[in-house]
Amino acid sequence: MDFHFGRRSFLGLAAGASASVAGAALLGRSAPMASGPSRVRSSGGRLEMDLVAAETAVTIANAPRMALTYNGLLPGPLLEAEPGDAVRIRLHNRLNRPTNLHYHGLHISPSGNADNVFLSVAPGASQTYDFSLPADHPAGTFYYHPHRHGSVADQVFGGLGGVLIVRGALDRIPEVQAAQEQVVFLKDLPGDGDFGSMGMGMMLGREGAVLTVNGQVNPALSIPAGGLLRLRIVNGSNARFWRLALEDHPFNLIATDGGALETPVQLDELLLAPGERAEVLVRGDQQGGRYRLLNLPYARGSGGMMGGMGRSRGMGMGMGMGRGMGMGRGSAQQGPVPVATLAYEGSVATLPLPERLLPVVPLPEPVRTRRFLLNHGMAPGMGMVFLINGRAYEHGRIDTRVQLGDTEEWELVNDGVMDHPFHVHVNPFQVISRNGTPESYRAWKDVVLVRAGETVRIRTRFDDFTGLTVYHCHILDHEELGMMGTLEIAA
Ligand SMILES: [Cu+2]
Repeated sequence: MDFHFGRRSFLGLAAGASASVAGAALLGRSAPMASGPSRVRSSGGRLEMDLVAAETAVTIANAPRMALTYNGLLPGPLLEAEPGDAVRIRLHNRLNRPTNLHYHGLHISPSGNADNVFLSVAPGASQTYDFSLPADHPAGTFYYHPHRHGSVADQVFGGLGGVLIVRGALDRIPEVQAAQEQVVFLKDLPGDGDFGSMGMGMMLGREGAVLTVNGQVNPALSIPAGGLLRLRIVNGSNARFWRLALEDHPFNLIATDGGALETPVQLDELLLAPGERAEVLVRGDQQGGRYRLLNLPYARGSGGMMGGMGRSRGMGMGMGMGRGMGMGRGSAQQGPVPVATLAYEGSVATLPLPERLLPVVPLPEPVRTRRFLLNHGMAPGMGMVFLINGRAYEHGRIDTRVQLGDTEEWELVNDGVMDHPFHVHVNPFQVISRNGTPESYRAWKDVVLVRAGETVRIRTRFDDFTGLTVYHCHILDHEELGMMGTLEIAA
């Protein structure tokens, strides 16, 4: 597999920038060559801007390197909109491969020049995206990133991605409104040694050695004593799962991918697969000091033992892959790694946690249940392919046809040996059960982790928009290697 985006310069300038994950004490600040503001808010009901995708120089952990950026920024500019806003984004492709944009998690049209992942913007070309957020669009933390099949994993791994906030009812809950807000965009960037085994790396899902939060290695975050800190956390990685814990401070989960929960849920750690988001409140109830935000190791079924044939069966594409194929890349992290440091700064009158957030209305009984079998196998001449219901993605083939307005239940069965975070575009879903055990709280999601051997049931309703879109594994290397299907929502 070729690395198509200026591999030579990337490698040349990346020297010395890697391995900064080990030296987490380095308080690196990215100082990219920005060509625009780092934050763009809608005004008067409009959000209008230019996004330039290009390979640019950035500084990470005091070392220069090349990365793929939007407007020279890593992450890309923070976009903020409100329900009902008209959004117009002009994307300019200065990469040497085609790209496009996906507005991950937004409930908007998948057609025309809205959230249309079948658009392809050639190198040197531009594309204007135009859409309106529905007036009842939920507030939440969303994520824009490239989605051009064939280059999405390389481009996300190389650095592209940014956060899009929709402000609404959740932001008007008094305790939430009073909280200090902080975006936490998680991305691991390739280090020096991360280009070597592209083939195997892609099968496992490539992880980079440089762990960044908002484009920085171990940045400082602050919390006022007595106050609340609201973290809007986005996993913008190609394949890395982030398993976060904050020393002496539990997370109070208030929102998942698609917006608010009904009540906060206290968690000691938070696992986010690629594409997943979470909003948490942290209470500033300690006696000052500094606390490390840690990324804990997570084995997603890709590393470890040698030998062993796969567990996959009956896939019709030959043998499955055993855990033995793993080279450890997927679980290379051995112990906790500090990824940010929280310090107390100032104080405010003690703020309580909110007791109630927003209703999460259960979906009605489904009119149909479908089954999606996630697995992988070897295809002649192609090597390893990743499959949904025995088929690798094929452009132009419609895999699933649904009816606008219908509620369906989808049974996601992972029959393989690697975890797969399953993502659906356009409409969020609720997780009903995991291996038969009902979910303990209702939440809106658009990515759900289906671990090796698990069966997860989700329920969704195809509201408001017709057209063609996709569902896929959000380990983007797996998506590239076939784990995606085309969904038609018919009128
Ligand atoms: Cu996958």
